[in-house]
Formats: sequence, structure tokens, C-alpha cells
Amino acid sequence: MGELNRRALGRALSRAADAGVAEALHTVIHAPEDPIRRIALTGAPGSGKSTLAGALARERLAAEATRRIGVLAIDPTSRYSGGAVLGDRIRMDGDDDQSRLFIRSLASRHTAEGLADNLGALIALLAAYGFDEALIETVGVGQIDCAVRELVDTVVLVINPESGDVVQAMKAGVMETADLYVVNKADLPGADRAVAALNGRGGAPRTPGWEPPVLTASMDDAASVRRLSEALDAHQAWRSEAVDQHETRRRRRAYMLLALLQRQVQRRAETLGPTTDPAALLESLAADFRSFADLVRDQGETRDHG
Ligand SMILES: Nc1nc2c(ncn2[C@@H]2O[C@H](COP(=O)(O)OP(=O)(O)OP(=O)(O)O)[C@@H](O)[C@H]2O)c(=O)[nH]1
Ligand SMILES: [Mg+2]
Repeated sequence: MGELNRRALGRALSRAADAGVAEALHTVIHAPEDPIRRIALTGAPGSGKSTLAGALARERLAAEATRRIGVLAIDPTSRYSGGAVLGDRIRMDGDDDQSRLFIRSLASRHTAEGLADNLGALIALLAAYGFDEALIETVGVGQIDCAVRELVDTVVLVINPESGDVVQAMKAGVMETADLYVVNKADLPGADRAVAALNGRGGAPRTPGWEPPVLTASMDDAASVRRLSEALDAHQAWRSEAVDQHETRRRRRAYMLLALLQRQVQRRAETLGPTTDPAALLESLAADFRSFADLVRDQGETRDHG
């Protein structure tokens, strides 16, 4: 890949984040298969995701001289925690980082539903711009969390030991599954307890056959970031052996398609209002879906003959 056109990528990401259903369908149908590694850091507000993402990106850039990493912070919750916007937490040291690292925060001014539905398109853009790796920061709730879980290879759950939440969450059976658990801010009290609780957790793994490791990390401990990075590599290596990539792509594509169709149903229901005659609602949906079908057919023909 040549010089990275940051402005063009930035614009393309904004556009994709705000894309309507028809445009997003177009993207989903046309997206070529791409080999980009997809990693998500998810966890409660203030658990240190941005700080960790920054340290991890730097570590992974240093580990592989040609690696290119695109970082997307989706719905950053700085409004709750006062946490920094991701860019502040990722120091860029020089020209090398400039061309191998791209960071973008996508705040909630982009429609929340759109962001969730268009996440696949955002990742595809990073791939199209030559990135090997997409690192996604997200607060693990709602629709965006579902999308992240469907669309990334490795889900890292970042846990704040201060809260004691992990013990509560596990007792309540609402602990999210992940491929890797990181008790972050391990310099703070409570980390040992959180690690013990996680190690004793029951339940099925996110992906059958992979036993998720429980790690610790803290921002002043470079070795902890390296261990996390190596654990990510181990998971990616395991996946490439154990998981059918073709099947994964098919599933992701189906997920994105369904999410977009559901969005259209919801949007029509909202614009027409709750008192709309059911027949009218069904008529407009039929027209919407007909136009999507035309779009898909036309594109299929262009692809076959053009
Ligand atoms: N003690 C300690 N504090 C940390 C560590 N990592 C991050 N923090 C602090 O935790 C706070 C939140 O860090 P962020 O990286 O912004 O956390 P976040 O999860 O991205 O936050 P949101 O995006 O707002 O959800 C900041 O004040 C950090 O300085 C750590 O390893 N140890
Ligand atoms: Mg953050």
C-alpha cells in the first residue's frame, strides 16, 4: 500500500457511518472478501479501553514492521466517565506511525442504529485502505454490541477491578462471553479477586473449542500489554485453523443483511406512525423491499456482464 490518504479514509468512514439502508445494502452485497483481522475491546465505561487500545496498537505496530492498524472507537462514552477521546491516548511517535496507524472516533452524533448496522462497512473500508488489523473500542451494550460480536474475530472483555462488578455480574449470570478476559488497571486493589472470579466462571465459551484466557493489564506495565498482544495472536492463529472462514463470511453477510432489513421495517413503522393502517404499512414495506430486490438484481447483472 502506498501513502495513506487519511482525509479520504476519514470522509469515507463518515459517509459509511451515516449511510442509509439502500447504500449500506449496496456495500454489503459488493464487499469483497478481505483478510483483515478484527479485534474488539469491549467493556464498561471507564474500564480503560482507550488507554489499552493505544498501548496495544503501539505494541502491535512495533511487533510487526509492516503491520497497519485501523482503530475505531465506536460510541465513546466520555460523556459518562470523562475518559479521553481515543486519539489523546494513542501517542503517534513519528512518520512511521502516521502511515501505519489510523484512529477514528465515531461518536453518537452518528445515528446509533446506523453505526451498528454499518459497522461491517466501516471495517471493510479499513481493509480496502490496506489495513491488516481493525481494532474496535466499544461499550458492550445494545445493538452495537451485537454487531461487534457478530462481525469481529476476537472479543476482548476489559474489566475494571475497582467496581467489583465482575463478581456481581457472574453471580447474576449476565457476564458477557468473550475470547479473552482482561482485568485491567491491575495496579489497583480488587484485581486479584476479579481474576479469581473469572477463572472460576462456568458456562460455555464464546466459540466452542477455545478456552478464553484470563489476563491482567495495566498502563504502566509494558510486559502486560505484550502478553495481551501475544494472546490475541494465539487466538487468531487458533481461529485460522479451527474456524471455517468461508462460513464465517457467509454468516456475517447474512447478519448485516438482516440488520439492514430490520432497520427498514423499523424506519417505515416510525415514519408512518403507530396509528397507520396495517395495509398501508405493508404496502410501503412491499415497495421498499421491491426496490431493494431490484437493486440486488441490477447489481448482480452488472457483476455478471459488466
Ligand atoms: N490506575 C489505572 N488507571 C488507568 C489504567 N488505564 C486507564 N486508567 C485510567 O482510567 C480512566 C479511563 O480510561 P479510558 O482509557 O478513557 O477508559 P475507557 O474505557 O476508554 O473509557 P470510555 O471510553 O469513556 O468508556 C482514565 O482516567 C485513565 O487514566 C491503568 O492501567 N491503571
Ligand atoms: Mg474510551
